[in-house]
Parts: sequence; C-alpha cells; structure tokens
Amino acid sequence: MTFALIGNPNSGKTTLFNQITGSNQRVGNFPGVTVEKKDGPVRGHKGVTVVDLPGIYSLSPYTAEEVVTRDFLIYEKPDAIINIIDATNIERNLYLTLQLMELNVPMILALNMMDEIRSNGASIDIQKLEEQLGIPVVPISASKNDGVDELTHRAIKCAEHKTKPKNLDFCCGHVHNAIHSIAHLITDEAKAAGLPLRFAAAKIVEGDQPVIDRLKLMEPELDIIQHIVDDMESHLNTDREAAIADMRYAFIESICKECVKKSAQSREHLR
Ligand code: GDP
Ligand code: MG
Ligand code: K
Repeated sequence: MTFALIGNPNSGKTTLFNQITGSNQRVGNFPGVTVEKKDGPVRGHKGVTVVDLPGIYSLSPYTAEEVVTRDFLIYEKPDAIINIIDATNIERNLYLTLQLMELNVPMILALNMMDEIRSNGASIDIQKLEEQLGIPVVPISASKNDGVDELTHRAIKCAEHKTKPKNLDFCCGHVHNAIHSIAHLITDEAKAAGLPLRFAAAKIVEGDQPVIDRLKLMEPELDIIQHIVDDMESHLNTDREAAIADMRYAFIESICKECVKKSAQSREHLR
C-alpha cells in the first residue's frame, strides 16, 4: 500500500514524513527544499509506504515540481493521498485540495499546524469541514507529533475501503456546465488515456496542453470543445484559467465562512 504525501511548500510535509517513517529528512523553513520524491516505510505498518512529493500550489503542468507530483499521482496511482495543509493559511492551501479531489483517488486531509491555530485563539470546525469537503479531515501538529497516529490509522482505512471524495461537484453555473459537457464528450478518450474523467475535463476547460495532447482528441471534438470554452468565457467575461480559479475560490470562501473562526491576529497577518 502506497500513500502520496502532498501539500503546498512549507505545509509540513517533510516534518510529517519524518514522524510517519521515523526517518530524518531535512526540514526547511523555506519553500523548495524537497525537489525530488522520497519514500519510506510507515512505522508499525508492514507493507505500507509513504512518498514525500515536491511541494506545489496547483496541479498545473508548468514547474518541475508540478510535473513530478502530478505524474506520480496520475500514472503511479497511489492507494491514497494524504493532503497536508497549513491550517493557519487554509484558504490558499485548499486550492490544491480541490484539484486533488478531482483525481478521484482515496484521500484524507491532514490539517497541520493546529498548535498554532489553538495558540492564536482561532478555531476550525473539523466535522463541518469534513462534511463540506466530503473527505476525512484529521487535525494534527506534525512537529509535535500530535494526531499523527490517528492520521496514519485513518489513511490506511481510507485506502483499504477505497473511500473516494464524496462531492466532486462543488461548482455551479457556466464552469459547471462546461466541465460536464466536456466530460460527456471525452469519456472514452479519458478512459483510454488512463486519466480521471473529472480531472481531464476540468484541465481541458483550463487549457492544459499536456492533458489535451494525451487524450488524442479528433478535430470535430476539439472544435466542439473550443466552442464550449468560448461560450463559457463570453458568458463569464473572463478567460478560461480565471474562470476555473474563481469557481474554486468561491467554493473555498463559502466553506471557510462556515468552518473557520479566525483570531484577531492570525498568522497570515503576521507574515
Ligand atoms: P515542507 O516544505 O512541506 O516539507 O515543510 P517542512 O516539513 O519543511 O516544514 C516547514 C516548517 O514548518 C518547518 O519550520 C517546520 O518545523 C514547521 N512545522 C511543521 N509542522 C508544524 C506544526 O505542526 N506546527 C508548527 N508550529 N510548525 C510546524
Ligand atoms: Mg519538504
Ligand atoms: K520546505
């Protein structure tokens, strides 16, 4: 059984990796320390491996880190994703979470830096967050080794039961329509290419060339897709990448409004 450990740079991936495996990889307080993937055995669980992947903000195909992480997810198909996020910077971190959910792989959210949240006087409603996202959420503090055993335990359960994210459909309106029309159009091609359908459709809407190339679409399909995207852009009066980003941030904002109580002085403001 293999877990992929994924998160933004500085979310605490390496700290968590070291706790889970009992190893001693270098922890950095700046982004970009982990440029290659490292794997190690999960302590106390025979046959379970965790892979520490490069920190990324998005599943775009632009940076070396993004390519390594996304190719691992798509082509090596881990049994579960452990998505670690910095709870003190939850809005920004959830942007990657929503993209990972589209891969339709069993996934668990490790809500890290909870020690900071507590000492700031902020709070996060874990149960509500779990309901809204449709994936298990475990509050942890990687550096204090708090909640890590619970996380490992639930990640194994999640992989064993193949528990996939419950709601992929967090969007509505024109972007929603475009994603669904395109998903309908590319069902066979996505299957043949081994790409998760929802991920492929959203990536086409965004204009992700490697995904579009990999699907080997025919001219008539490409024409229809262009038409769908043009239509969406003109209705929303924005470009395709911004349309997707706006949709994701709108969903994140609505979740955080319900689940997060900030302190007067959150860590974000101190940065
Ligand atoms: P990575 O870039 O995702 O691999 O993150 P690192 O593991 O290198 O951690 C980034 C920084 O956050 C380091 O300074 C860690 O010591 C710190 N850190 C990691 N986990 C926690 C935590 O639970 N609480 C606090 N306060 N700091 C943490
Ligand atoms: Mg690291
Ligand atoms: K780092």
